[in-house]
Amino acid sequence: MIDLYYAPTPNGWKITIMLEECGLPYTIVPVNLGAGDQFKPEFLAISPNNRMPAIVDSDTGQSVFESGAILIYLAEKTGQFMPAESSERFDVLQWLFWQVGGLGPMAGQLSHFVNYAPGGPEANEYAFARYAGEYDRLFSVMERTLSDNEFLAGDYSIADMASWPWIVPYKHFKQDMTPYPNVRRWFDAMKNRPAVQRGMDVGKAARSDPSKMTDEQRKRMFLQTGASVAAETQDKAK
Ligand SMILES: N[C@@H](CCC(=O)N[C@@H](CS)C(=O)NCC(=O)O)C(=O)O
Repeated sequence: MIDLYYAPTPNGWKITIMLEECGLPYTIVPVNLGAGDQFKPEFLAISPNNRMPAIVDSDTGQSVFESGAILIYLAEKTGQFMPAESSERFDVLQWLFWQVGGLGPMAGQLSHFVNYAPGGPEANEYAFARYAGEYDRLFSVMERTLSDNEFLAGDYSIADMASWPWIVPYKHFKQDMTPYPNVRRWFDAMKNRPAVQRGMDVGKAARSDPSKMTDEQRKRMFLQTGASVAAETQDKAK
């Protein structure tokens, strides 16, 4: 049984999609980010970067943090969505690392300036242009591979599951998909997969509305330092 430490965000969806695709039994352990659950000492013991998702596999006792590592763990555990053969395995791994090192962080920063930064994109023109430009460039990278391949690494894989959640908010991020017809085809194919739909629905009711965030929650989430995390953790230990 897999315990998934989870909040309903793009990084969380990667794992619920994979668990649904594999048909693995799992239990959700909710991580309320606004309330600071990510600073609890027992959470940091399995996820030292104070970020979700993380898993604990009670079959093996193994805990894993970082969404890319979790996807690889689950692919190896089930023998699904990442070929064992070396060349095809690296086709998947390179696109997975492209997501966790590029698309994820760039889209995450874009999301920050669209959803949370004081004054929004208008008051943060340079930051918005920087991350919106990178997001668009990454669409063009996907377009090139998807014009030759049905999925990012050839066959459907954990690389697609990692990438799709960060494409979902493209309209909200003011990204035009028209120049990228193969990204559109792939996006629609992903959207129509029942397991993807089930994965995205997990914990839907707990999705937070950025406009309703309190100042305290903003500070906790977006002005973290080493010292602030240590103080939050000490507070949660009481
Ligand atoms: N590189 C990490 C990123 C995970 C991440 O950024 N998670 C966010 C939610 S989407 C989080 O837990 N934030 C808590 C915080 O900022 O304190 C991964 O891919 O797992």
